[in-house]
Amino acid sequence: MKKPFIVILTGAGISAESGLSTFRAQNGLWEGHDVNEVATYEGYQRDPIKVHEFYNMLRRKLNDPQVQPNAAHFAVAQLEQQLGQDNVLVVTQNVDNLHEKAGTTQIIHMHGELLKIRNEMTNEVIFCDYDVDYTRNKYLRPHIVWFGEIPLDMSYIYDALARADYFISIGTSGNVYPAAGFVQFARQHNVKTIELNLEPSLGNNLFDQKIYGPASKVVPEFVDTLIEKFKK
Ligand code: BV8
Repeated sequence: MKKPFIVILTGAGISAESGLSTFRAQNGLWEGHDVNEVATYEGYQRDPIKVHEFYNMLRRKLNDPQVQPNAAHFAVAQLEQQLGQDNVLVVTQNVDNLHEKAGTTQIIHMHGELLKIRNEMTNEVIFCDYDVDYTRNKYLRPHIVWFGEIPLDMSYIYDALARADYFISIGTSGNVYPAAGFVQFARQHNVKTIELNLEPSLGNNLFDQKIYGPASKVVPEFVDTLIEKFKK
Protein backbone atom coordinates (compact mmCIF):
# COMPACT_ATOMS: atom_id res chain seq x y z
CA MET A 1 0.00 0.00 0.00
CA LYS A 2 1.36 3.46 -0.97
CA LYS A 3 2.57 5.23 2.14
CA PRO A 4 0.62 8.40 3.04
CA PHE A 5 2.15 11.87 3.50
CA ILE A 6 1.29 13.05 6.99
CA VAL A 7 1.55 16.58 8.44
CA ILE A 8 1.43 16.70 12.25
CA LEU A 9 0.75 20.03 14.03
CA THR A 10 1.69 20.08 17.71
CA GLY A 11 1.10 22.56 20.52
CA ALA A 12 1.93 22.97 24.19
CA GLY A 13 -0.31 20.05 25.16
CA ILE A 14 2.14 17.47 23.77
CA SER A 15 4.84 18.77 26.15
CA ALA A 16 2.58 19.18 29.21
CA GLU A 17 3.35 15.69 30.55
CA SER A 18 7.07 16.47 30.21
CA GLY A 19 6.64 19.21 32.82
CA LEU A 20 6.42 22.23 30.48
CA SER A 21 3.53 24.62 31.12
CA THR A 22 0.87 25.12 28.49
CA PHE A 23 -0.29 28.66 27.76
CA ARG A 24 -3.87 28.74 28.82
CA ALA A 25 -3.98 26.31 31.70
CA GLN A 26 -4.70 27.71 35.17
CA ASN A 27 -0.98 28.13 35.96
CA GLY A 28 -0.38 28.70 32.24
CA LEU A 29 2.79 30.23 30.85
CA TRP A 30 1.33 33.63 30.26
CA GLU A 31 -0.01 33.60 33.81
CA GLY A 32 1.67 36.46 35.60
CA HIS A 33 3.28 37.67 32.39
CA ASP A 34 1.59 40.17 30.13
CA VAL A 35 1.79 38.68 26.62
CA ASN A 36 2.21 42.19 25.22
CA GLU A 37 5.28 42.68 27.43
CA VAL A 38 7.11 39.38 26.85
CA ALA A 39 5.80 38.16 23.45
CA THR A 40 5.60 41.22 21.17
CA TYR A 41 8.38 43.18 19.46
CA GLU A 42 7.00 46.38 20.97
CA GLY A 43 7.36 44.81 24.43
CA TYR A 44 10.94 43.83 23.59
CA GLN A 45 11.78 47.38 22.47
CA ARG A 46 10.24 48.80 25.66
CA ASP A 47 12.15 46.47 28.04
CA PRO A 48 14.57 44.03 26.35
CA ILE A 49 16.13 43.01 29.67
CA LYS A 50 12.74 41.88 31.06
CA VAL A 51 12.06 39.86 27.90
CA HIS A 52 15.51 38.23 28.00
CA GLU A 53 14.95 37.37 31.68
CA PHE A 54 11.63 35.69 30.69
CA TYR A 55 13.26 33.57 27.96
CA ASN A 56 16.38 32.91 30.09
CA MET A 57 13.97 31.47 32.70
CA LEU A 58 12.21 29.32 30.07
CA ARG A 59 15.58 28.15 28.69
CA ARG A 60 16.85 27.18 32.15
CA LYS A 61 13.58 25.24 32.69
CA LEU A 62 14.01 23.43 29.36
CA ASN A 63 17.60 22.51 30.26
CA ASP A 64 16.40 20.87 33.50
CA PRO A 65 17.39 17.14 33.17
CA GLN A 66 13.91 16.30 34.52
CA VAL A 67 12.36 17.70 31.34
CA GLN A 68 12.45 14.87 28.81
CA PRO A 69 10.29 13.80 25.83
CA ASN A 70 7.21 11.73 26.75
CA ALA A 71 5.52 8.78 25.03
CA ALA A 72 3.68 11.12 22.64
CA HIS A 73 6.94 12.65 21.34
CA PHE A 74 8.45 9.15 20.91
CA ALA A 75 5.35 7.89 19.07
CA VAL A 76 5.56 10.79 16.60
CA ALA A 77 9.27 10.03 16.05
CA GLN A 78 8.48 6.34 15.55
CA LEU A 79 5.91 7.21 12.85
CA GLU A 80 8.69 9.00 10.92
CA GLN A 81 11.00 6.01 11.38
CA GLN A 82 8.32 3.55 10.21
CA LEU A 83 6.83 5.49 7.29
CA GLY A 84 10.05 7.25 6.24
CA GLN A 85 11.39 10.81 6.41
CA ASP A 86 9.62 11.77 3.14
CA ASN A 87 6.22 10.80 4.56
CA VAL A 88 6.02 12.65 7.89
CA LEU A 89 6.46 16.39 8.61
CA VAL A 90 6.05 17.83 12.12
CA VAL A 91 5.00 21.49 12.28
CA THR A 92 5.24 22.61 15.90
CA GLN A 93 4.14 25.78 17.65
CA ASN A 94 6.39 24.71 20.53
CA VAL A 95 9.73 26.39 21.12
CA ASP A 96 11.11 23.41 23.10
CA ASN A 97 13.41 20.70 21.62
CA LEU A 98 11.55 17.62 22.86
CA HIS A 99 10.55 16.39 19.39
CA GLU A 100 14.20 16.37 18.30
CA LYS A 101 15.28 14.69 21.57
CA ALA A 102 12.71 11.95 20.81
CA GLY A 103 14.24 11.40 17.34
CA THR A 104 12.07 13.47 14.99
CA THR A 105 14.19 14.87 12.12
CA GLN A 106 11.57 16.40 9.77
CA ILE A 107 10.35 19.36 11.85
CA ILE A 108 9.50 23.05 11.45
CA HIS A 109 9.38 25.29 14.52
CA MET A 110 6.96 27.82 13.07
CA HIS A 111 7.15 29.99 16.24
CA GLY A 112 10.91 29.70 16.71
CA GLU A 113 13.14 27.90 19.23
CA LEU A 114 14.21 28.64 22.80
CA LEU A 115 17.70 27.22 22.19
CA LYS A 116 18.41 29.77 19.44
CA ILE A 117 19.03 33.52 19.39
CA ARG A 118 19.20 35.78 16.35
CA ASN A 119 21.42 38.74 15.53
CA GLU A 120 19.02 41.48 14.44
CA MET A 121 21.70 43.15 12.28
CA THR A 122 22.98 40.09 10.41
CA ASN A 123 19.94 37.80 10.90
CA GLU A 124 22.44 35.10 11.88
CA VAL A 125 20.78 32.41 14.03
CA ILE A 126 22.99 31.06 16.83
CA PHE A 127 22.58 28.02 19.11
CA CYS A 128 22.09 29.19 22.71
CA ASP A 129 21.58 27.06 25.84
CA TYR A 130 22.76 29.72 28.30
CA ASP A 131 21.44 32.97 29.81
CA VAL A 132 21.67 35.83 27.32
CA ASP A 133 23.22 39.06 28.71
CA TYR A 134 21.63 41.84 26.66
CA THR A 135 24.07 44.46 28.02
CA ARG A 136 26.96 42.61 26.32
CA ASN A 137 25.32 42.52 22.85
CA LYS A 138 22.21 44.57 22.13
CA TYR A 139 21.63 42.92 18.74
CA LEU A 140 20.93 39.43 20.04
CA ARG A 141 17.18 38.71 20.40
CA PRO A 142 15.40 35.41 21.20
CA HIS A 143 14.78 33.46 17.93
CA ILE A 144 11.09 33.40 18.78
CA VAL A 145 8.08 34.51 16.67
CA TRP A 146 6.18 37.03 18.72
CA PHE A 147 2.56 38.15 18.24
CA GLY A 148 2.32 40.37 15.17
CA GLU A 149 5.38 38.73 13.62
CA ILE A 150 5.18 36.38 10.63
CA PRO A 151 5.70 32.73 11.53
CA LEU A 152 8.62 30.83 9.95
CA ASP A 153 8.53 28.75 6.73
CA MET A 154 4.84 29.53 6.04
CA SER A 155 4.95 28.79 2.30
CA TYR A 156 6.70 25.43 2.90
CA ILE A 157 4.02 24.59 5.48
CA TYR A 158 1.10 25.47 3.17
CA ASP A 159 2.69 23.45 0.32
CA ALA A 160 3.00 20.44 2.62
CA LEU A 161 -0.59 20.81 3.89
CA ALA A 162 -1.91 21.03 0.32
CA ARG A 163 -0.34 17.69 -0.68
CA ALA A 164 -0.91 15.82 2.59
CA ASP A 165 -3.10 12.72 2.96
CA TYR A 166 -3.50 13.22 6.70
CA PHE A 167 -3.42 16.31 8.97
CA ILE A 168 -3.06 15.34 12.63
CA SER A 169 -3.36 18.07 15.29
CA ILE A 170 -1.96 17.19 18.74
CA GLY A 171 -2.17 19.20 22.01
CA THR A 172 -3.27 22.57 20.70
CA SER A 173 -6.25 24.73 21.71
CA GLY A 174 -6.65 26.34 18.29
CA ASN A 175 -6.46 29.86 19.66
CA VAL A 176 -3.48 31.23 17.76
CA TYR A 177 -3.37 31.97 14.00
CA PRO A 178 -2.21 31.12 11.40
CA ALA A 179 -1.74 27.63 13.00
CA ALA A 180 -5.40 27.55 14.07
CA GLY A 181 -6.39 27.96 10.40
CA PHE A 182 -4.45 24.91 9.13
CA VAL A 183 -7.36 22.49 9.64
CA GLN A 184 -9.64 24.62 7.47
CA PHE A 185 -6.91 24.85 4.78
CA ALA A 186 -6.38 21.08 4.93
CA ARG A 187 -10.11 20.43 4.52
CA GLN A 188 -10.16 22.65 1.44
CA HIS A 189 -7.50 20.30 -0.01
CA ASN A 190 -9.44 17.09 0.84
CA VAL A 191 -6.97 16.10 3.53
CA LYS A 192 -8.23 13.74 6.28
CA THR A 193 -8.13 15.72 9.54
CA ILE A 194 -7.65 14.20 13.02
CA GLU A 195 -7.58 15.93 16.42
CA LEU A 196 -5.77 14.31 19.39
CA ASN A 197 -6.17 16.52 22.48
CA LEU A 198 -7.13 16.49 26.14
CA GLU A 199 -10.37 18.36 25.30
CA PRO A 200 -12.11 19.74 22.20
CA SER A 201 -10.14 22.63 20.65
CA LEU A 202 -11.78 25.80 19.35
CA GLY A 203 -11.85 24.32 15.82
CA ASN A 204 -12.83 20.78 16.87
CA ASN A 205 -15.95 20.75 14.67
CA LEU A 206 -13.68 20.98 11.59
CA PHE A 207 -12.00 17.62 12.25
CA ASP A 208 -13.14 14.36 10.60
CA GLN A 209 -11.93 12.28 13.57
CA LYS A 210 -11.37 13.32 17.23
CA ILE A 211 -9.77 11.35 20.05
CA TYR A 212 -9.60 12.93 23.50
CA GLY A 213 -7.25 12.04 26.34
CA PRO A 214 -3.70 12.68 27.56
CA ALA A 215 -1.23 12.80 24.65
CA SER A 216 1.06 10.18 26.23
CA LYS A 217 -1.84 7.70 25.91
CA VAL A 218 -3.84 8.63 22.81
CA VAL A 219 -0.89 9.48 20.50
CA PRO A 220 0.98 6.11 20.81
CA GLU A 221 -2.34 4.24 20.36
CA PHE A 222 -3.24 6.25 17.25
CA VAL A 223 0.26 5.95 15.79
CA ASP A 224 0.14 2.16 16.23
CA THR A 225 -3.09 2.00 14.18
CA LEU A 226 -1.50 4.07 11.41
CA ILE A 227 1.69 1.98 11.32
CA GLU A 228 -0.42 -1.23 11.28
CA LYS A 229 -2.50 0.14 8.40
CA PHE A 230 0.44 1.18 6.23
CA LYS A 231 3.19 -1.25 7.10
CA LYS A 232 2.07 -3.76 4.40
C1 BV8 B 1 0.69 36.64 12.47
C2 BV8 B 1 6.10 32.00 20.68
C3 BV8 B 1 0.66 37.80 10.38
C4 BV8 B 1 6.29 32.71 21.96
C5 BV8 B 1 3.77 32.15 20.04
C6 BV8 B 1 -6.79 35.90 12.88
C7 BV8 B 1 -7.77 36.03 13.82
C8 BV8 B 1 -7.44 36.55 15.11
C9 BV8 B 1 -6.12 36.93 15.46
C10 BV8 B 1 -5.16 36.80 14.51
C11 BV8 B 1 -5.48 36.31 13.24
N1 BV8 B 1 -4.35 36.28 12.52
C12 BV8 B 1 -3.31 36.76 13.30
C13 BV8 B 1 -3.79 37.08 14.52
C14 BV8 B 1 -3.01 37.61 15.63
C15 BV8 B 1 -2.26 36.53 16.44
C16 BV8 B 1 -3.25 35.61 17.08
O1 BV8 B 1 -3.53 34.53 16.60
N2 BV8 B 1 -3.76 36.06 18.22
C17 BV8 B 1 -4.68 35.18 19.00
C18 BV8 B 1 -4.25 35.20 20.44
C19 BV8 B 1 -6.09 35.64 18.80
N3 BV8 B 1 -1.33 35.77 15.61
C20 BV8 B 1 -0.10 36.31 15.40
O2 BV8 B 1 0.27 37.39 15.82
C21 BV8 B 1 0.86 35.46 14.57
N4 BV8 B 1 1.44 36.25 13.53
O3 BV8 B 1 -0.48 36.37 12.36
O4 BV8 B 1 1.42 37.35 11.53
C22 BV8 B 1 0.80 36.76 9.30
C23 BV8 B 1 0.34 35.48 9.41
C24 BV8 B 1 0.45 34.56 8.34
C25 BV8 B 1 1.04 34.89 7.22
C26 BV8 B 1 1.50 36.22 7.14
C27 BV8 B 1 1.36 37.13 8.19
C28 BV8 B 1 2.04 34.97 15.42
C29 BV8 B 1 1.59 34.09 16.50
C30 BV8 B 1 2.81 33.45 17.20
C31 BV8 B 1 3.01 34.02 18.59
N5 BV8 B 1 4.02 33.24 19.33
N6 BV8 B 1 4.75 31.44 20.67
C32 BV8 B 1 6.60 31.71 23.04
O5 BV8 B 1 6.23 30.56 22.88
O6 BV8 B 1 7.18 32.14 24.01
S1 BV8 B 1 2.12 31.63 20.19
C33 BV8 B 1 2.14 30.47 21.53
O7 BV8 B 1 0.80 30.43 21.96
C34 BV8 B 1 2.48 29.05 21.13
O8 BV8 B 1 3.52 28.96 20.20
C35 BV8 B 1 1.15 28.55 20.57
O9 BV8 B 1 1.02 28.92 19.21
C36 BV8 B 1 0.15 29.32 21.39
C37 BV8 B 1 -0.35 28.47 22.51
O10 BV8 B 1 -1.28 27.62 21.96
P1 BV8 B 1 -1.18 26.02 22.28
O11 BV8 B 1 0.18 25.53 21.95
O12 BV8 B 1 -2.35 25.43 21.62
O13 BV8 B 1 -1.29 25.98 23.89
P2 BV8 B 1 -2.60 26.22 24.77
O14 BV8 B 1 -2.15 26.32 26.17
O15 BV8 B 1 -3.45 27.29 24.19
O16 BV8 B 1 -3.45 24.86 24.59
C38 BV8 B 1 -2.90 23.66 25.03
C39 BV8 B 1 -3.88 22.57 24.58
O17 BV8 B 1 -3.32 21.31 24.97
C40 BV8 B 1 -5.26 22.70 25.23
O18 BV8 B 1 -6.25 22.47 24.23
C41 BV8 B 1 -5.26 21.57 26.26
O19 BV8 B 1 -6.53 20.97 26.36
C42 BV8 B 1 -4.30 20.56 25.64
N7 BV8 B 1 -3.59 19.73 26.62
C43 BV8 B 1 -3.14 20.10 27.84
N8 BV8 B 1 -2.52 19.04 28.45
C44 BV8 B 1 -2.58 18.00 27.55
C45 BV8 B 1 -3.25 18.46 26.37
N9 BV8 B 1 -3.48 17.68 25.30
C46 BV8 B 1 -3.04 16.38 25.38
N10 BV8 B 1 -2.37 15.88 26.47
C47 BV8 B 1 -2.14 16.65 27.56
N11 BV8 B 1 -1.51 16.12 28.62
